[in-house]
Amino acid sequence: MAPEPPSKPVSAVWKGKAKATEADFDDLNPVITYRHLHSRNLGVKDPLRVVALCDSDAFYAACEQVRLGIDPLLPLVVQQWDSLIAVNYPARKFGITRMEKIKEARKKCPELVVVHVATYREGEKEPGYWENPDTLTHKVSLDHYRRESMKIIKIFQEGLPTGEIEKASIDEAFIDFTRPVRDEILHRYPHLAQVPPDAPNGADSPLPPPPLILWDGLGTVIPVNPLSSGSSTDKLDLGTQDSDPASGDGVIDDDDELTTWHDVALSIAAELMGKMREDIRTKLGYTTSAGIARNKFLAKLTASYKKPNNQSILRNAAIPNYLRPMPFQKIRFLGGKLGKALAQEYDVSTVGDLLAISLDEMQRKFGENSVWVWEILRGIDRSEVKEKSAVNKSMCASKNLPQPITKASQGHHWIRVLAAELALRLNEARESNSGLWPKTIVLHVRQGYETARSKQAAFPFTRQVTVDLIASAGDKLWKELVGTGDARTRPMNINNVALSFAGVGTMEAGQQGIEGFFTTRTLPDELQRSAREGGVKRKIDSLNDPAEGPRANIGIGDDGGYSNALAGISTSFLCERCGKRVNLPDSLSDAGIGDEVRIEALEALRVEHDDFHLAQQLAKQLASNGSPQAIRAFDRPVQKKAKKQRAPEGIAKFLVRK
Ligand code: DCP
Ligand code: MG
Repeated sequence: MAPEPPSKPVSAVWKGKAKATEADFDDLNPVITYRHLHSRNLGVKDPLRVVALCDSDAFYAACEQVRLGIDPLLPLVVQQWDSLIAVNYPARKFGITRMEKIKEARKKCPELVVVHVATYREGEKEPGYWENPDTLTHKVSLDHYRRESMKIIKIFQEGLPTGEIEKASIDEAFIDFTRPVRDEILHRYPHLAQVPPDAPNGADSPLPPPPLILWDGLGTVIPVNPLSSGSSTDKLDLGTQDSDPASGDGVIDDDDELTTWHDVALSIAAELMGKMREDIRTKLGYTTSAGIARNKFLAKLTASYKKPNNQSILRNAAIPNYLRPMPFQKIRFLGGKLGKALAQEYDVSTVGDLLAISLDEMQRKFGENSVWVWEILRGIDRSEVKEKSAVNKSMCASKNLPQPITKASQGHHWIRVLAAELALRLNEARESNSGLWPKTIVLHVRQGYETARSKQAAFPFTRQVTVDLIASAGDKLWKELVGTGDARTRPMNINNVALSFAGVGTMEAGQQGIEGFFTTRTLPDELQRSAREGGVKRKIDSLNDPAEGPRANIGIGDDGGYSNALAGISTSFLCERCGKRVNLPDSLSDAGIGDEVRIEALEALRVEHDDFHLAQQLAKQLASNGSPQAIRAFDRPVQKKAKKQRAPEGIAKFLVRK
C-alpha cells in the first residue's frame, strides 16, 4: 500500500510543551508515522494517545440498591441527615435532584425508596444502618462506597495490566489506554511493525491509510457535524438502565474519508472499555458511563455526553463542533471566578466566542499562564494520567459538629467514634497488606472558621489495631491539645474534630522484631516496573511533590553521600547515622537503567533506610517508657511550614480557593 503523503511537514506535528498557536485546531489530524507507532514512550505528545474517564452512575444509590438487592428500576435515594446525597436515574425521572430535602423528594415520589447512609455511633466497632441516626451523636461512614469503589478499580487494573489507572474520585477513574491500544494495533495490523523498505522518509514516513472502522456496538460516537447527523438530541436522552453497556448509537458520520489511525486507536479503546464496563456490571452490578477521547479534559467532558450506562467517543474531527457551542463556564476550572471574569471581560458565553481572543490578548489580561485556558478551549490538555500509590499514605476520619464542643470532656465521645472509623479502615487495608503501619496519629481541631490546630504523636506498632488503642492515643492528644477544658480560662467552640493516621507504610510480613521490618524490603513494584520500562519522569516529580510529605533532598552529592556523583548517578549511598553503604539491588544497578530511575530508586531506598532507623528508635522508646512520644523527637527531616504566601498574580488570582 502506498503511504499517504504528509499533509504538512512531520516536524510541525511535534508541539511538545510549546505554546498553542492560532492554527491549533490543526493538530486534530497530525501525521502519524511509523516512528510514532513504534515509540514506547511518547507520553502526552503521542498522536495516538487515548484516555478514558469512567464514572459510576448514581454511585452511592447504586451501592445501596445492590447491597439491599432492590430492583434497579425502582426510584431510590441516599439520605444524609435530612438531605439527599445520591439519586438514582429512575428517581431523577420524578424530577428529584441532589439539591433537595428528603421531604420534598417524597412529595414528588411517594413510593421513593430512601436509604440513610451508614453511620458510626459510639461504642460500635462498625458503622451500621441504624434507625434514626442523628448528626448530634453519629458520624457518616462512606466505608462501603470506598470498598465498592476499590473493587471497580481492581477490575480496571486486572482488565488492563499495561494501562495506567488514576482514581479521580470515589466513583471515577481516568484510564490511559495508549499503551495497550498501541500493542493491539501492532497485533491486529502486523504489517505496521516494520517500516517498508521503500518508505520515502524511513521511520518518519506516514502510516498507510487506516482500515474502515465499524463503530457499531462500540458506543455513542459524537458526530463531526451534529446538525447534519441529527443526533445532538442524544444529550437530552437520559435513557433507562437496561441498555447494553457496550452498545450505543454507532452513529455513522458523513465523513468516513476523515478516518485516521487515531480513530482506530479510539475504537480499540472503546472495545476494551466496553468489556471492562460489562465486567463491572455483571460482577458487581454497577452501571457506568465512560468518555473516550485524546486527553483527560476531553474524556471527562465526553463521559457526560450520554448517561447512564453508556460510553461516548469523541473523535478528533468532532472536537471543534463539540466544544464551540459549549458554555465555557460549564468547563471545570472555568466555572468559578476565572470563568466569570472571562464572561464579563468579553461579554460572551460559549467556547466558540472565546476562540476569537488572541493568545497575546488573553495573556495580557490574565497573565502568562492563561495559555492553558487558551489550550483547553482548543481541546488541548497535556496532563498525565497518574497512577496513585496502592497504599494510602494517610487515613482521616473527620466530623463537622453541628453543635460545637464547649467542654473538653465532650471530646471523648467523638474521639471514640473517629477511632472506630480509623480502626476499621486500617484493619481492612491490613487484610490485603498485613504489614501496614501508620507512623503517626494526628488530632486536628477547628474552632470557628479560622483557627485550626493539630497535635501528633508516633503510633506504636501492634499486630492488633483496636478502637481502644486508637481512642486512647487520641484522648492523650486531646488532653495535650485542648487541655482539661476549664472554660473560664480557655473558651472553647470546636466545630470540627478529625483524627488521622499519617505515614502509612508497609512492612514485610513474617519478619521478627520491629527493626527487621525495613531492612530487606524490596523496592516497590511500581519502581521496578518503571526501571524495566526505561524510566518515567513523572515519578521523579511525584517524589518531589511537597504534598507527599517530608522527603529527603535527592540532589546529587547531598548529605546522604551519593557516591561517585561526578561520574554519573551512583548505585549506593552512605548513611550518616550508621556509616553503612546501602546498595541498590543488581536489577537497578544495570548500566541500561536511566539516571532518573536510578535517582528515584536511590531516594526510595534512602527513605526506606531512614524508616529503619526510625523504627529502631521507636522500638527503644517503647521498651523504655511504653508510650509514644511526639514525633518531633525523631530526627527525620520534617517539612517546614509553607513559605509565606505571596499575593497571587495573573491567572492565579482567579483560581485561589477562599
Ligand atoms: N456525592 C456527594 N455529594 C456531592 C456529590 C457527590 O455525597 N455533592 C457522592 C454521591 C455520589 C458520588 O459522590 O453518588 C459520586 O458523585 P457523582 O457526581 O459521580 O454523582 P453520581 O454518581 O451520584 O451520579 P452520576 O450518575 O451523575 O455520576
Ligand atoms: Mg457518578
